[in-house]
Amino acid sequence: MKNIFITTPIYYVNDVPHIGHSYTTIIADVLSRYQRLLGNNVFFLTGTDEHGQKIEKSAEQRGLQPRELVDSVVLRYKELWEKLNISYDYFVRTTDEQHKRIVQEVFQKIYEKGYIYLGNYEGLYCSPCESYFTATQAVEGKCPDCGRDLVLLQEEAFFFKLSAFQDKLLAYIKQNEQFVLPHTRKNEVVSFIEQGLEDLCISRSSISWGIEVPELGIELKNKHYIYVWFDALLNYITAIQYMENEKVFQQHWPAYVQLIGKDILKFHCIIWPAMLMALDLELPEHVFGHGFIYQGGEKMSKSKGNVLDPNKIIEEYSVDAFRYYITREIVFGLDGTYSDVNMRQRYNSDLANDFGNLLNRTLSMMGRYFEFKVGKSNEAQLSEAELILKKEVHDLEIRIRQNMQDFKLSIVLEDIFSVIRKANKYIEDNMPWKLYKEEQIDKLSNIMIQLLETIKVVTTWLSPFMPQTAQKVYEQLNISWQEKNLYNWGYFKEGMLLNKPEPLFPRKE
Ligand code: ME8
Repeated sequence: MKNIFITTPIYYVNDVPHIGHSYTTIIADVLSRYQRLLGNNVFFLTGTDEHGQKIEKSAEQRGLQPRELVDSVVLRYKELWEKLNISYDYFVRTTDEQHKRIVQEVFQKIYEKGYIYLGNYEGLYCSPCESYFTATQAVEGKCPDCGRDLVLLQEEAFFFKLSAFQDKLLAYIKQNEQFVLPHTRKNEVVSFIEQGLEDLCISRSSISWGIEVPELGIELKNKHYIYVWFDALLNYITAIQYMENEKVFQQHWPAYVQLIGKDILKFHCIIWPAMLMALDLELPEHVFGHGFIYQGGEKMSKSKGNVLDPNKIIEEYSVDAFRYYITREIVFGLDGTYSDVNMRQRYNSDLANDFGNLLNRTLSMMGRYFEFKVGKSNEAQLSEAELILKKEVHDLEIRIRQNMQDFKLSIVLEDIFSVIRKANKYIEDNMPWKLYKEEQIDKLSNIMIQLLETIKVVTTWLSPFMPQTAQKVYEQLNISWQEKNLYNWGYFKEGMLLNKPEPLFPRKE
């Protein structure tokens, strides 16, 4: 049994969750459920990023205190995760006392190690907006937000010595081929580092909605708050009690995979690893930067009014159909789109026709020919053509294990559905109704058992992707969810009773 630690980004609570947030979280859930299925000890972490200017501003615009805003939006996340059947083990909020305390402890530790120092930040400052902008962000020397004049300001601030890790990081990424995934993103990170890393300003005096820089025993002109990204990235170790509970921390760290969208690649593949190196901690095994979901070829944005609400899709098609679409239709790692036409097609052809129908017709025949009672099995009597499914199912496991390890989720589903279609063809090829008419009951029973075993195994492999559906299938097959090793062949014994079929995915016209 291995310890497997899986993380998602922690999402900003300046607005309600949309399809993009559910994308990463569903993938993390699929990977977690898959690892649990193999018998591993999983710790699945998700949560929310609640500090910083973005949240402060958003609250102000709504006439709320930041605390009121974050407390209400965090509920929307938790509700959605419940609806989507997200089996997280811990939900971290950066406003948690534990998180805040440990972030301060870590800040102090890195300071003592000499990788944080007090310096001067120089930038273009907009005083009404209380924000700094870089020369490229400024629009003709004016504030990109309010259009007013920017002034060159200097203030004391803390810096993280990112530059000190440039060579070490580059060497690490080049030597560890599997660290930044997929490989195209690795190249992106490498070329960015090769351009040279500058030290990073990690404190702000212009905001107050954040974690205060701890008492370091030095005299400061201003009150300083920790930069929101420095605070947020540490969630991955504060949640597992770094510096406070060595046993828990050692059990989980280093993470197996940290899932992120391609938008936050530099934070996770440059800043975060450098922070870990500053703490003498190991780096995660994989950081996977997946692609973005677009709608109609466009980036989703509030102003365009094309932000997809997962709640609507779930209402129309069911939670599992949504989970299936997201993992099957979009190649993990690449960008993809959500389209209702494709969704409907996947739903009707893959889920209703192929999978739903396989279960339905198998159980109907079991009712008609055997009154739902499993008959005798004698594989020695089966010809090669009749044994073909067993071989397919056996080979499937080998491919699934490899592809899951490589995070090729859509290929896993493609493979599973290929076996499902073969099982449907198996029915047509072997014509159980003909055997029944000819009273070849032993042969018929054998063939039905091949089908039942196949359904049980494919359902088990599908369970990380579609947990509710798997449960429904198990109920119809009269199998307890708690049974172990359901992905193995050889469960059904003579005399076992099955239940009546009920449609899994009623067709959508
Ligand atoms: O960046 N397609 O939070 P965030 C796919 N708080 N995934 C998408 C997506 C889309 N269209 N839109 C968003 C933050 N995502 C920080 C993270 S971590 C220490 C701090 C997903 O609320 C994707 O995972 O903006 C992306 O990385 C994340 O949401 C950004 O969420």
